[in-house]
Amino acid sequence: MKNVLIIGSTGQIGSELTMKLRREYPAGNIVAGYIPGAEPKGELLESGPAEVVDITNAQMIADTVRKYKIDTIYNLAALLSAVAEARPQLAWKIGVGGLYNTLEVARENGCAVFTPSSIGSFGETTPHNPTPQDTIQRPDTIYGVTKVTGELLSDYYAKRFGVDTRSVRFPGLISYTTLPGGGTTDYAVEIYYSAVKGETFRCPIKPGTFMDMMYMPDALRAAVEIMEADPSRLKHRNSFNIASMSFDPEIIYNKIKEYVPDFKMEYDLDPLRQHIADSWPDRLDDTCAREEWDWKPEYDLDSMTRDMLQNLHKKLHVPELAV
Ligand code: AKB
Repeated sequence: MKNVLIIGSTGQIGSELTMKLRREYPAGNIVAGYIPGAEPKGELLESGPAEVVDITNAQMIADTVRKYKIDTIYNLAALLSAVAEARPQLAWKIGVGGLYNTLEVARENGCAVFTPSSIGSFGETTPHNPTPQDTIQRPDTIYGVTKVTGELLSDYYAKRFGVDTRSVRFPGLISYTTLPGGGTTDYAVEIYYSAVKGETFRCPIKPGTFMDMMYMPDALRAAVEIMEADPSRLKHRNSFNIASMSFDPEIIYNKIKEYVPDFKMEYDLDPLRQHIADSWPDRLDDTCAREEWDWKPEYDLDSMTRDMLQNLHKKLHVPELAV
């Protein structure tokens, strides 16, 4: 990787991945692609080039790829699971139409492409604990349908046209930098904000609902390592299960209480998010990622919780706890 275009650079993953790539690949152009209304700000704007790149407009992608001699595209444009259910047509247009545009530009210009898949690519009929790498994928959400389609289309472009497509299935991602928007796993980020602000957390997911989660530094490392992996070792491409921790609301609440003893949580269930969460795996089996490109997470629930609380205290200007 040298010259990289990040489509969706101001979102939850993009804002941190762009900065990581600029630190780790200083010799290249790391271009922050954004849509009007979601402009990069501060460090993200000042530390490198930025261009308007609407993934639904193939010409815009092609123009930016040629202008900066892009060799790798991170396609991070998507509507998350719950919000996609409210706007299924737009979810398809961005998730599948946008991916098709990206793959065609990549085919014509010799770019590698990373497009994240998700635990949302699985459904009720998938074995849930553990969920194997190669298994049933029959999701009943539009988000899941776009993710499975994206996996298949990306594999097709690799086999048929030799486009270097690679991907991981992200769990719910937890970070203190940019909030997610409209996902089913968002509660696992919001709970930390409530704890630090001293608010009672109203949890939309019922106790006993396990989902895979991951701390953002591990997720970013996975997104870089899979693109740098030796292709001769890859038996899979789109997409690898990756995992680091799995918990339900009670487990994360009790972990936070170890550091914030007065923290309170009440349940206020969201039927849509609960339905989606019930159809998703409890725990992914990431053996193939470990074997084919040496994937290994660094954070567990305890180390993530300490880091989240420390950084949110700084971000929200709340006097620091001894965590
Ligand atoms: C969501 O909840 O929609 C996402 C995901 C797991 O893909 N965080």
